[in-house]
This record gives sequence, C-alpha cells and structure tokens, in this order.
Amino acid sequence: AFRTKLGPKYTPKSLLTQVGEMEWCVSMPKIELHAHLNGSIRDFTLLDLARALGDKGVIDFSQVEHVILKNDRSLSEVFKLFDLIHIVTTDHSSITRITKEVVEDFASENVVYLELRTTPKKNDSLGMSKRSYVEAVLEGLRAVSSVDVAFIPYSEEPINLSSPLSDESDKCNGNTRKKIFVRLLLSIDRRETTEAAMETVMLALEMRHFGVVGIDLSGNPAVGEWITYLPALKFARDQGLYVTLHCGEVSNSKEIHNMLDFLPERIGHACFFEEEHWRRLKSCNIPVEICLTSNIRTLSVPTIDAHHFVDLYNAKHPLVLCTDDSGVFSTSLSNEYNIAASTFGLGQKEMFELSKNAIKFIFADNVVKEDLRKTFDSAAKNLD
Ligand code: 6MZ
Repeated sequence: AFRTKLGPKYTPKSLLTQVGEMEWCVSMPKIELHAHLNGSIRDFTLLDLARALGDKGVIDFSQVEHVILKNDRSLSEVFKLFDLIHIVTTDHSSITRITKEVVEDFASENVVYLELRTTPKKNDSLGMSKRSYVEAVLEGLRAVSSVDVAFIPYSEEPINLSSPLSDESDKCNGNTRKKIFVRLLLSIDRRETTEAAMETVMLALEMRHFGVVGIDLSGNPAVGEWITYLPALKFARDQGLYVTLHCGEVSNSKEIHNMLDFLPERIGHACFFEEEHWRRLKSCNIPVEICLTSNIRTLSVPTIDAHHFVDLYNAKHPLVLCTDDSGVFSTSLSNEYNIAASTFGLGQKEMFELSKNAIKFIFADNVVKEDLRKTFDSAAKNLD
C-alpha cells in the first residue's frame, strides 16, 4: 500500500521497487537551486584533503576523521563541521578540485541546471582574496571534462564561437554527452560585517560575465542581525542581482518578517514559520527551496511526514526540491525526489512536473529557460 498524503487528486506512484523508483529519479532531468559548494564535497575528497594536511602536521587527522565520519548532527554541530571543512578545503587548488567534482556529480545524476552557491573567503596566509577564491571556482568549472558545462551567459559569448551547448557538442565519439548549465550565487556569511557583505556584492557584479547571477545570505542562523546585511542586499538588488535568503531556519519571527518585507526572489528552508509568516509568504508567492534531508538531519522539522512541503505543495505554492549540502548530509537530488515520492505519495508525473516547474524560479535568462524547457519536453517523450 502507498500513502497518499497529498489527498485524493494525486495519483499514487506506480508499483515499482524502491530501486526502480530511485533509478527513475536519477534518469529524470532535474534542477538544483540550493547547493552550497563546500557542503557538497565528496566524503572521499574531504578525507583525502584532511589526510594531506595531517601528513604536513597542520591538523591531527585521527581527530578530524572522527568528526567527518560522524553522521547525525544538530544544526549548531553542522556549523562546527563547516569550520573544520573550511580549514581543510580553503586553498585555491582544493576549491578548484571540489568545484569540478561537485559539478560532475550533479551532472552524473542528470541535473541539467545547477545554481551553485559559495561564500568567497579571504585568507592572507594563503594569498587568497575573495576574488581569487571565486577565480578558483571558475577554474573548477573550466576543468570539468566529463560533461559540457555552460556557465558563461549567452549574451556575453563571442558571436562566432559555438556555444558549449550547441548541437555539435551533443555528440562525442558517437555518444551523447551530458550537458549542464551552471550559474553561481555568492553567499554572504551571517558572521560578516556590512563592509564584508558589500565586498561580496561588488565582486558578484564584477563577475557577472562569468555566470554569477545572485547573492545568498547563509551561515549560522543563530548569529548576526538582519540590519547588518540589509545595505548590501539592497545594493545587490538595485544593481540587478537576484537575492535568495536562508529564512526561518530557527525561530525568529521578527527576522522572518523583515526578510519577507525585502521580497527576495526566493527563500530557503522556511522551517520555523508561524501562521502569519505563511500567510505573507503565500500572498507574495515567493518560491521556497525545500531541503528535506537537511531539515530532518538538523532536527529543523519534527518528522518528515510533518514537513511543510505538504502544505505548500497542496497550496500550489512555488517550490523546488534541493539538496543543501549533499556531502554533509549524504544525499543527492535524485534521493530528495525519491524521498518526496515515497513519503508524500508523489507519482512520476507529479515528480516530473515538480522538477520542470523549477525552470520558472531559476536566476538565468530566458534563453536558458527555453533551452531547459526543450530538454524537459524531449525527456518527457523518453521517460514514459
Ligand atoms: C545555513 C548553510 C547551511 O559557502 O563554504 N551553509 N547556511 N544553513 C545551512 N543549512 C544546514 N549549509 C551550508 O559552503 C558552506 C557554507 O554554506 C553555508 C554555511 O555558511 C557554510 O559554512 P561554502 O561553499
């Protein structure tokens, strides 16, 4: 028997085995809009980088290994883990490697559009500036060879060069190559000052030619004040950058209201919303990035059955399933769809529509949206 939590109008999924269903979720084209670069790192790579630093005597690998391999973490423990991850990952070559691998991993599960977010970091001892950090990320995008990566906006490309996503590039030695659009969001960490946040926005503006499309506000939600980031976020908006905010990750009614007043183009999480917040969110139709596994693992929602996905989905509120930190939470976008299918009784048709619908909420231009619509339409023919 299957559970149909979403009411009678939704057809239950077909009687496939769990494995079959997962395969189907992998094969379906998908759009990832909430993925933190350093949270999406492969376990193997994290251990590999930690071991190398251990060998150099910079860290005590046995202690670090224990923390990395620990599975269940509260939200505050997750941020302690990020501090550790950053010690291990934040040099130029590691950032390039992680970016390359993260894009390859998403592409290999048929993510066709990825908005990757990362916090530009400054580290004087490594000669790293926020700008050189982002350049290392771009280097990682260029280094991907297993799939075609399109990250330069069409309008910025020289007319006489064929786009990486042109028909010709679809074939390689007779095989169809996977292709993925990548756009970048630069994150402001809630620990940062107004000046540091402003520096990130300025950098995003300078890097627009390389596919930086917006700004994210993230970091430990127990830290910092909305008023600190507001000037930088306003400036970003005035300059035409898109803004997405981590909103309602902890109970903070005043901040949630302030964030909704700002009318961001999207928000992430919305776990600790109260009735009045839901009413306002729905009335202004702000799309929500839903991260099921992350919310469960950080104990931000009591149980998966009680997740606000159900209410938003039933209300036809704009939403998109995302991974948040696929490495830290050992998940994938296909897994998130599979969880939604098995928990909320979504059939394949509903999952496909949910996935395709995310095209509307991406921060890329209409040319990309049109290309994605074609990709989904041709996949629909093959997936039946
Ligand atoms: C808030 C999060 C997050 O930027 O170093 N980050 N911020 N809530 C979450 N939910 C669990 N998961 C990740 O990637 C890691 C950084 O992303 C933010 C945190 O600031 C974390 O340090 P980057 O690539």
